[in-house]
Amino acid sequence: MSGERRVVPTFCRVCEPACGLLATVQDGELVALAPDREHPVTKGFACHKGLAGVDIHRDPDRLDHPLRRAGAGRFERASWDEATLGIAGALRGIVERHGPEAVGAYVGNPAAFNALVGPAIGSFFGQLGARRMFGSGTQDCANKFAGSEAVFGSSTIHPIPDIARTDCLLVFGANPRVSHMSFVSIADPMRELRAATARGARVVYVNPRRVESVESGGGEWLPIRPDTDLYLLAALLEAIDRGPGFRREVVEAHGARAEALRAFVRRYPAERVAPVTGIPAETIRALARAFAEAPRASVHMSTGVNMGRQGTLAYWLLHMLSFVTGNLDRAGGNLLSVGFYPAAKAGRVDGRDPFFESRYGKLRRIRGSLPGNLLADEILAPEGERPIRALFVVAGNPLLSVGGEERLREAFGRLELLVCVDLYRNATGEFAHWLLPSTDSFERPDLNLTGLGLQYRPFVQYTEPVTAPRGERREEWWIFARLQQALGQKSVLDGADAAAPAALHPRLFGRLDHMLRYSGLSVEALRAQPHGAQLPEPEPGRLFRDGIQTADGKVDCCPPLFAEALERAEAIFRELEAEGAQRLKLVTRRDPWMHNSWYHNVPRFKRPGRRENLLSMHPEDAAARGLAEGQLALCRNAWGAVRVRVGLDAGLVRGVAALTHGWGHEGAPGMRVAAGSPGVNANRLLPTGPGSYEPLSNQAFMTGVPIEVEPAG
Ligand SMILES: Nc1nc2c(c(=O)[nH]1)N[C@H]1C(S)=C(S)[C@@H](COP(=O)(O)OP(=O)(O)OC[C@H]3O[C@@H](n4cnc5c(=O)[nH]c(N)nc54)[C@H](O)[C@@H]3O)O[C@H]1N2
Ligand SMILES: Nc1nc2c(c(=O)[nH]1)N[C@H]1C(S)=C(S)[C@@H](COP(=O)(O)OP(=O)(O)OC[C@H]3O[C@@H](n4cnc5c(=O)[nH]c(N)nc54)[C@H](O)[C@@H]3O)O[C@H]1N2
Ligand code: SF4
Ligand SMILES: [Mo]
Repeated sequence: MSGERRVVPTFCRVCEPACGLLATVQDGELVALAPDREHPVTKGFACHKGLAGVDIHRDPDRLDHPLRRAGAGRFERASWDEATLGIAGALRGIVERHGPEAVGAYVGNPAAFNALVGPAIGSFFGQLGARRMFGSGTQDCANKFAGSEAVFGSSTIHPIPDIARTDCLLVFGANPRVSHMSFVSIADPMRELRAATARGARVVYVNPRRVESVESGGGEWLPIRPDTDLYLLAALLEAIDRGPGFRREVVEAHGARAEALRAFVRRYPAERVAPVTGIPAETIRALARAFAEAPRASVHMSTGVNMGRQGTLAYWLLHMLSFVTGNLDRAGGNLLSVGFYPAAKAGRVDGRDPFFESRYGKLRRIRGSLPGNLLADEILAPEGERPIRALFVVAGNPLLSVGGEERLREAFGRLELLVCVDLYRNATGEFAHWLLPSTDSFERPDLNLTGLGLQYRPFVQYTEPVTAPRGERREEWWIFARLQQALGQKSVLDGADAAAPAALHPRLFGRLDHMLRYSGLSVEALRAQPHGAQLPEPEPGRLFRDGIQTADGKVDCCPPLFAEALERAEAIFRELEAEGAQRLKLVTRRDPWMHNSWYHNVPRFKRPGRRENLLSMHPEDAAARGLAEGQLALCRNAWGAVRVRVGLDAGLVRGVAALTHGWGHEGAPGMRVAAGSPGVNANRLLPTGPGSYEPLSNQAFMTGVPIEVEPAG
């Protein structure tokens, strides 16, 4: 072997656990990734997606230079100076004519796994005075932010299940086997779940589909009709209130407004809820008893419930189930994870009404973001209503990720300026005026900030860039700083050499360095522990001691902000009662061999059998429509239509169909492997515009959406 070969510890930035990786660098080039056995927490676990990071890094379709639109479907290479000056010129014109209100941004999911992006975006749009921000958070978890703000006074408090010590764990709308969990950062969750069931703990998956996690972790499946979890949760609480009762000493010491909670759940006794959820009343009561009487019980809820119509209320009742049974903040229940810095205060709200008047009626921002489902409306707004004319998309692919592809196409086609900062020329990028190539996770320094407050076994790790950026790829912070310079704004590059970004890294990590001091650490200290530093595990008692951020320091058992939503809950209940179980509904589903919209260009993820996403249907639902395995179906509703092949799945509740999102790459020639096996975009079938998101949280409605299916002619 000639040349220099190094093995560099780093960590994955694809999903929350941030699994430790060992990168092999040959002659300065990343050539292989392996799980890091010396990692103090992830201990040699990494999944096939993380390890395929090397394929993403070396993909010949990656953007390596800035590109400028040169006519329909054509892009030409530009220098960074041409790009930044060109964008700044166009932007200045738009702001002069229409004000900074005409500028918006969509920040995608991978930006959350990139410690230096947030401040860069904040500084750029802040100085510009542009506040129309959108992001993947309102497709993903915005209800959790809103729910915890209301109940605990902070969007950053999300007590995690103490799986290792629990006797009973209820998992609503998650499939850890496939997705590796969200809002609990845990490497190899199945190992932990298997260990729990092996020592006799009960793990129950409340899900309209018998998910892969059930067998592989030894859990139980509790089938439920989609978009009805709120009522199951209410019925569980109602049964507990009537049966063993709320734990009075806990509720009195740490809670407020418990009577209002009781009044709400009393509307939903098990008998009333049974026909809507599809769960027999006796099963609901038995589960309530089992949970309340378990020595230690815990809860988890994820995107399958987030994406329904009442994710905020469901998250509220999830917290309540834990709280009133005395399981919140105790061993084997749900615990506050602190990690290297207590994040609870960072998400604190002041208790004032978050709503303001808009052309859609009452509207709010959730952690700075407007509803993603209003992005198309905000661009297509009539002249007098101040449409967005310039949009920056950073690490996102809204065309395939947000509901209503047709309207988004129309909207993106109307923009005067669309700038996409991405690894790829993705489906959204096809509409761009400028495509700016960003570095990937192996080409930048980073710190695993994402899991802060969510880590099951907390650790903190700093990584140097594993390899120098290929081509002219640049870090996002640098791109925005160059744009700031071109616009005459202040920037972190002022007085520095723009051609040598790495020289600025110590300064850029200053804020994180400061936070690390809370744990007696620093970036310098972490450099000396390249496999990461383990931190104290979540500790019972911490949440009540100094976690809760409400004004009175109490858990709010029935936030007044919910008043309207509680009435709406009853209206939706009646609607569900009236429609019965016959209505076919589309739910979300994730695939082990795909990650949202961005692993589609990895050839080994597109082996035969994995080249398209299938509409999963129960065999009897398919047969009733004259459809067999592999047959092409027309799937449609009021929002749109797709022609998609059927895959039979007897593990679905009757009346439920599932389709993985992130596909539909036929319009993305810049990703050749993806475009060669495009699949269909589930989001053509999802609602968009006013009324298609939860008013409390801006969370988009993405599961439990009515559809009709028939053989494609
Ligand atoms: N129907 C339906 N729709 C869904 C969902 C669903 O379950 N059902 N799930 C939703 C969820 S949970 C999410 S999080 C969203 C995701 O929605 P988005 O965040 O909009 O989409 P992603 O597919 O994650 O695409 C991210 C883009 O970031 C790029 N990228 C990757 N790493 C980097 C980087 O380091 N820097 C830069 N600049 N770019 C990078 C990728 O190339 C890709 O083009 O989709 C949502 N959409
Ligand atoms: N392989 C893979 N892993 C991923 C991703 C990926 O795309 N692929 N995406 C990553 C991202 S961005 C995220 S946010 C996480 C998400 O992680 P999870 O939230 O665990 O996501 P899913 O595996 O889609 O699990 C959602 C489950 O909800 C169920 N469900 C649908 N509707 C309902 C409902 O109304 N009620 C109930 N109770 N359940 C319902 C579905 O059947 C599904 O099993 O995964 C991350 N990990
Ligand atoms: S589980 Fe997530 S963080 Fe771990 S290797 Fe896989 S993709 Fe990366
Ligand atoms: Mo997500």
